[in-house]
Amino acid sequence: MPRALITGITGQDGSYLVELLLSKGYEVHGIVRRVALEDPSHRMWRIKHLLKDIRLHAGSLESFPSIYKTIVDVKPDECYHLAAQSFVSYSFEDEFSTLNTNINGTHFMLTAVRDVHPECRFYFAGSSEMFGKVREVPQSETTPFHPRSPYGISKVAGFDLTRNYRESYDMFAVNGILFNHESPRRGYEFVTRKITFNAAKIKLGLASELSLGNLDARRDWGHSEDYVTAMWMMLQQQKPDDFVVATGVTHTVREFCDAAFKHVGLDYRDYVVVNPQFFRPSEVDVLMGDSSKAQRVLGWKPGRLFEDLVKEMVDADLRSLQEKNG
Ligand code: G4F
Repeated sequence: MPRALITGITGQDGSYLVELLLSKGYEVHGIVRRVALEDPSHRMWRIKHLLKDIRLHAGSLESFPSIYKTIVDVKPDECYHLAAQSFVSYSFEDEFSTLNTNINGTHFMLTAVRDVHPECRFYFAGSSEMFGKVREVPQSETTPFHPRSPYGISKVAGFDLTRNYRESYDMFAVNGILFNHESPRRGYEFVTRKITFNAAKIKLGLASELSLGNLDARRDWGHSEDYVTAMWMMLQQQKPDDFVVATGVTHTVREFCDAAFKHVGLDYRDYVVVNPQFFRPSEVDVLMGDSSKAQRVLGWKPGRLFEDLVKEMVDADLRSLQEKNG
């Protein structure tokens, strides 16, 4: 039975990845902060249904000893390093802890794997935020990085660390460059969930307005459940390499609003207001990925596209709000 260790196991991607790995017969371990263990109903809502089938280890990306000890205890065959401070907007408010957690956390993981169990295959969750002020459209594995946020900078550092460990220590260490990926398990602070949740609330008469920032930003939105499959595929290859994972289609935030509100029979222009509070000091204007390498080498396919994703998210929010509010 192959053994996998996941950091960020309580997050959107972590939860789908657990389901995938369990279905493939893996023994699954996760690192969680102690506070999550002490408050399982609140912090583990995405993996509540999986808790009996996995093993959790208390640890933190800020503590090298806790990471080292977990690698010693688990000796994983595969390690998926997904944990990070992943909210771009917040990274401007707290640059120092974002850089600290994201860069040191990745460095700690790589060092611990190298020193304790170097045969472990290592996945790093890189991000399309690394492309930032993009040099070309679409972006591929050869597009230069120009990050536009502390978060993006931290991901470039993690990417470089991962590649350097691969080249220096002959480790099977890969970077997934995942474009935005969403689902009904997305955190409420990200724009897609904020839109679908509020469109559902407005439809049910529970809210009357939605405040957003830049409606003109373009993103390449795919489905998290489809993207975790690409992570797993990267670790099954003969050679470690880096891959862009994207749908190849880009839409504005405004188009996301339009689709979500239309799905509940409303016109977003009657409810969405622009609030400068949600603008970022520097924005990533357009992301659109070229995943042809992942499709050719891994045999991966993007799966659900924009329209289906929006509908799935709005329907899930409508259902859960209806259940809660009778
Ligand atoms: O949903 P977002 O916060 O995602 P963002 O910044 O693109 O980052 C996400 O995708 C990355 C991959 O490219 C991940 F690495 C990262 O961890 C995260 O998952 O914002 C999307 C766009 C931005 O242009 C933002 O300015 O939506 C715009 N936006 C407009 N109004 C808003 C809002 N974003 C948020 N969160 N909230 C708003 O009210």
